[in-house]
Amino acid sequence: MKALEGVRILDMTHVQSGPTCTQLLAWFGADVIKVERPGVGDATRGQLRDVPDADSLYFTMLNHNKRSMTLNTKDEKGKEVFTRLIETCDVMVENFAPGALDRMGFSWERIQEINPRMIYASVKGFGPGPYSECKVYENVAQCAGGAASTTGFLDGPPLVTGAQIGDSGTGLHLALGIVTALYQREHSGRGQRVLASMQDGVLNLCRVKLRDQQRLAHGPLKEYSQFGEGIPFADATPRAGNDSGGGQPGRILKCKGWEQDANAYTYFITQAAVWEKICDVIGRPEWKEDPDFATPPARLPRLNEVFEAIEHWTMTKTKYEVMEICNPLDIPVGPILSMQELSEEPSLRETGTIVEVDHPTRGKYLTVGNPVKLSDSPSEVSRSPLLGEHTREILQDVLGYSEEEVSGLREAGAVGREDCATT
Ligand code: CAO
Repeated sequence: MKALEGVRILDMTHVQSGPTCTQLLAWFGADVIKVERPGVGDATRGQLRDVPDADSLYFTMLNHNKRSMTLNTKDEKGKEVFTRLIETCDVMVENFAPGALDRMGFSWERIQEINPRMIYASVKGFGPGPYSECKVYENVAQCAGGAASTTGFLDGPPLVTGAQIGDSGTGLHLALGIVTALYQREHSGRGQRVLASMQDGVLNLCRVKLRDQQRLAHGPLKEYSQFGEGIPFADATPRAGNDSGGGQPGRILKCKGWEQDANAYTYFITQAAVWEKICDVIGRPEWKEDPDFATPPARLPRLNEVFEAIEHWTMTKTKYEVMEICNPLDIPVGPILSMQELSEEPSLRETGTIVEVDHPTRGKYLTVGNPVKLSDSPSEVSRSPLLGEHTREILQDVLGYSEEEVSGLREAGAVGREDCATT
């Protein structure tokens, strides 16, 4: 039995943030019914296509373990089916532009009337307030949530990060909200509204930068390289390049081969507890006794000098050699791994973090499996559904429609003609 077995999710999500959430719930065993517009489907099916006429990797990698049905939720007959889905499901998840479901006639009040046990979960760009009506994509959230202003180098523009903290990050937050609401429903018997805004999610992940904003009021941020460089701090938390900015200073340093290989770098943390070992490894044993380097506070104004010396050593080693030498000494280091290296890493294949999936129209592809491992509820990754692949199955088996009624819905265009007929 899977952790969320018996939980049925009405999945009205599209693009990335919502689908990330429902994919996780599906991996934990929920029955996720993805409802898509007939003939159109989730826009990402056709975006960034690499194989003609096949669902894109963008779609397939975010919609595993789900069933797909097509339904025109703006059509009167479609609304009847949608109402039955709301009656039947435990959770509805959506990430449309603000107000889209209300415009269809399904406000939170109406949903509660139909099914008081329904948990209605949404991703929106912003929470209530001046921007609540805005449409938002990943990078807008990274900018509006504080990530961009604190990412990049001091002398450069704000930067977005490749980690999809706005979309996938908020999807993760929403999934936690949903399981929490399911837990509360066990006691209250009632559903509830769950909202995760992308701005809130990104800001939550940038918590340490708001910490630094407040520390600024009490003096310069000594863990930032700019302190040692004598560059004054302005009013806001600055961009800190690759500084860890935390209690254990760290940086990205060049390794052997960096001239040819864009990823021949390592992250190196000068953890206080292993400072003496670091001095020995990099050939600077005199720093162990030198009052300018022996203690963490003494080193803070000299981070450039410290990391230049360490880099002098790391440049003589590959990023893997740095790891092999430092790990046994408990010096925290990590190679900069490319997507190519990660996709070929055997240990990630063994744990199911990188998975090969077969798909009927695109063939084999790699994806990221469930990053959260439950000992009693292991996740197997099954391919994403074709558009409307399970329309008939859901209408008949879940909602109890007869063959005749299914044909009627198809004729009326409430469900996709071709999609429904293919099963
Ligand atoms: N049947 C009929 N209509 C359907 C339907 C169905 N099954 N499913 C969706 N629709 C309709 C919606 O009702 C809506 O119509 P209206 O505009 O008439 O109300 C429309 O399809 C979809 O609207 P949208 O505005 O959500 O889509 P968009 O592509 O213009 O905007 C996005 C996309 C992501 C900017 C917007 O959905 C959004 O801001 N979502 C919230 C924040 C979010 O999740 N962003 C992250 C996206 S991942 O990068």
